[in-house]
Amino acid sequence: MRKIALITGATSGIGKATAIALASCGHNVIITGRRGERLEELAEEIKVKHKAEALPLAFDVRNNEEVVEAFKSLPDRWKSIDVLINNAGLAAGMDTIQDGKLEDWEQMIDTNVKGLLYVSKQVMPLMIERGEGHIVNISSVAGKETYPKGNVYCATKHAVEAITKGMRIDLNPYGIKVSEVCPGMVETEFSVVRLKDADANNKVYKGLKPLLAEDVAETIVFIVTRPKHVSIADVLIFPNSQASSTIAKREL
Ligand code: NDP
Ligand code: 8X3
Repeated sequence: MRKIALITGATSGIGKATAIALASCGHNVIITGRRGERLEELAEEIKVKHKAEALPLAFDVRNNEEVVEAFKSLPDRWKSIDVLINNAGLAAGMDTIQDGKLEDWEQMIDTNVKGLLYVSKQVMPLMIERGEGHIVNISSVAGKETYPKGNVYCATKHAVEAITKGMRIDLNPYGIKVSEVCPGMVETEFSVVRLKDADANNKVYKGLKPLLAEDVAETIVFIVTRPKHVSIADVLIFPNSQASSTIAKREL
């Protein structure tokens, strides 16, 4: 029987690649994000190309009422979620702390931290009841290091790391696995969103080969397909040219 995976932030980048990868390896997928049209297109692609079922569910993770309503609307057969990928997230702006904008801070904290908690709150009770499940939180190298002008984004990803550890401890009695994936540079819409610059990727990844979203998705598939007794706690994944959040070899 196919498992059910819910992926937040599936309209783009790592979440989209993960939805496709999980659909290709025995999962039916609930795909979420704010951009409903993209979700509909992806659901169609998954059904046709990957022969899996895909249910689009559009909501904003920052709005708990929307999150609750979205989960209430799930048909019964989709409610028993086996795998939750908490991926929706963003960096907004890249300023020194003294120049940071309040609305950017709020967007990052509300999405990366509170949104992850709101979604998890809906999924954990049924996992606990069934005595199984797997939650994978997408943090970042920014959850392990703080870099110049990374301040609040790094804080949100450090929070994801702490929440992941807390979840692993509290959910341990119920047989639920909790993992964290911490990528370095991945070429997605991340930098375009962060810098509000359509050409951002040509600048941020200049002279190096960043990770592809599919590289991270493959790692997630590996993590969620281990045998029942194996729990991968934490994976830090860089492109080969990157050594830390601030050190990268570029051929310019
Ligand atoms: P993208 O911008 O390509 O994708 C971000 C996804 O998050 C989109 O699907 C977007 O959907 C969703 N999202 C953002 N805000 C909300 C919201 N309020 N409600 C619901 N969904 C939301 O970036 P990535 O794929 O790179 O990012 C995915 C995750 O990976 C993030 O958590 C990011 O911090 C992390 N990460 C990224 C790295 C990188 O270098 N790219 C490195 C390390 C970690 P929509 O806009 O449709 O709502
Ligand atoms: C995204 C990677 O290095 O821009 O989390 O923070 S980084």
